[in-house]
Amino acid sequence: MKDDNRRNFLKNSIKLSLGAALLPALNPISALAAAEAPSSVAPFVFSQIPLPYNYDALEPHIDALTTEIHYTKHHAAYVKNVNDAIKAENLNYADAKAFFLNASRLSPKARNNAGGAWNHNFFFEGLKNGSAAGPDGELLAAIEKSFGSLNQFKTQFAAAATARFGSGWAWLVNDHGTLKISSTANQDNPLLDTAEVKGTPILALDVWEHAYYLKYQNKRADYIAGWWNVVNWEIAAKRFAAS
Ligand code: MN3
Repeated sequence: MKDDNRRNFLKNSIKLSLGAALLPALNPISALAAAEAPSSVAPFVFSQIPLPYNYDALEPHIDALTTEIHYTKHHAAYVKNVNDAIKAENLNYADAKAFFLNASRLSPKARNNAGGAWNHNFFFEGLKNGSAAGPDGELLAAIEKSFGSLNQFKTQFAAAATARFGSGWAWLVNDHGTLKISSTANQDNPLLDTAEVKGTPILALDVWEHAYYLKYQNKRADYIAGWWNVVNWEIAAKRFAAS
């Protein structure tokens, strides 16, 4: 809303100044049309969500310094870099979904940083302070149907996150009513046209070393075990209901 207001204000200011400057020489309708043109072709750009909690909210499972660096340095850089690529490469997609559906046509810079921008919004939004009770209702029923039990789901999800070689992500996705676990390399995600397992993401776990190394060093399995304590199951349930 704020951005829209700002855009409209800028647009109107341009119209006014153009109108004033060109009125004597040009038909004012042409001047207005020219001023409208740039905003109608403004491409979709990525933005970074405000962090929905303080840096220390995920303690002791994810330490404050890691959350701060992760959000203000790593995540912010992905957002800046993808938007630089959008400008430099004249990319024009309607939204993030369209962007990822064309992943195989994107440059490595656009693809990797778009994933970094989107995945981290999804990751940070999906966490919360305190003791998560676990899923219930329809999401729990779907997990039990797809994996046998909540514990079996957690075991399989943790195994996928642990086994991801190098940097990447583990995902829970809804593939047309069936829940599936996958992992992706680098900043890829299940929305990409190239994803091995496609679906609507419900949960995401970042297993890049930058997500855990300060506190856990090489012990990725301990970070994964701690992460379950800060999963925001309310958000996961909303995502599932909307998927
Ligand atoms: Mn990360």
